[in-house]
Amino acid sequence: MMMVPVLLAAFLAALPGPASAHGGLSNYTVGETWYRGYDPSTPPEDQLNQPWLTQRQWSTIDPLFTPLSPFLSCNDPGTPPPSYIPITAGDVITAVYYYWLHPVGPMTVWLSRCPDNDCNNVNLSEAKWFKIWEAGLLEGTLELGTWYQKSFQRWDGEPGLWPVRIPLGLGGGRYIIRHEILSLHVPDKPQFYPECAHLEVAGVEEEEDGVEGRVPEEYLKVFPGGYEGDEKSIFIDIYSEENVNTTTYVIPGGPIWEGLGLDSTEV
Ligand SMILES: *[C@@H]1O[C@H](CO)[C@@H](O)[C@H](O)[C@H]1NC(C)=O
Ligand SMILES: *[C@@H]1O[C@H](CO)[C@@H](O)[C@H](O)[C@H]1NC(C)=O
Ligand SMILES: *[C@@H]1O[C@H](CO)[C@@H](O)[C@H](O)[C@H]1NC(C)=O
Ligand SMILES: [Cu+2]
Repeated sequence: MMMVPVLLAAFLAALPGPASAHGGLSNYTVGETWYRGYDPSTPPEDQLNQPWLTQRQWSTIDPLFTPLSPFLSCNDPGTPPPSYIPITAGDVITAVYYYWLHPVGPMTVWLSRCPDNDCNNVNLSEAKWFKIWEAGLLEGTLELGTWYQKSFQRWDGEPGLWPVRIPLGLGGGRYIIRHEILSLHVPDKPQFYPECAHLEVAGVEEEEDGVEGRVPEEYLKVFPGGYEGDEKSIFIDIYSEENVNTTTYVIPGGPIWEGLGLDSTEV
């Protein structure tokens, strides 16, 4: 067992039962501005219509256990928020987690352009997502090596911070941003933790064919469905004899769209 600092240990002890290991995305920051996220531990009626809310509703810190979940896009139930986070293409948005405790598996960030510039009426099973950021195994073996998910954990009571740059060259308009943590610490039993927020992006002038003309078709995925063919990376036993010396991991969901300028993985 790892030593847990007193403050965090007290926090964990206060959480109910076995759910204590789960979690989700609590807040977003852009520059110095904080955007409070949805909090599944307080009543929905105190949050859903509040003008400060920019994140879609997630009703529990529990994960989704299958890539075929109808809630894979934006968690359960994914109810849209009233407001948007303003951001300029090329700027960094940071996702804040209180707290992240799982160490193994990939992390990805996706965007979906909202039809008619309205993210409230998006059919999430038809939304087309493109990946803008990813990180998986940084060094070592699947079981004993360091994943980004592990390096992002904090054990000093501070929240985990996950900064990602919105690609330069993205068309201006409204988007849903989707952060997904996939945890693989239980053999052949993946845990998906997706959370979504609404963005108002100041970007380049939109062309007639919009972002889908700019982002090639091969990058666009729908969830569920987008992980077809990635089963080997999702249903995996990192502790198996077969994987004892494995030092590579293929992140599901295909390549990232890097935009037209800065590499969005460099923040
Ligand atoms: C961050 O999220 C937590 C949990 O939802 C909330 O209590 C807190 O007010 C948020 N912090 C800020 C600065 O918005
Ligand atoms: C959303 O899209 C799915 C898949 O195309 C479709 O089956 C469903 O009827 C749509 N829902 C609504 C409310 O339009
Ligand atoms: C893993 O590597 C060790 C050390 O090189 C070797 O002895 C062992 O046979 C390898 N196991 C597998 C399954 O490849
Ligand atoms: Cu968990």
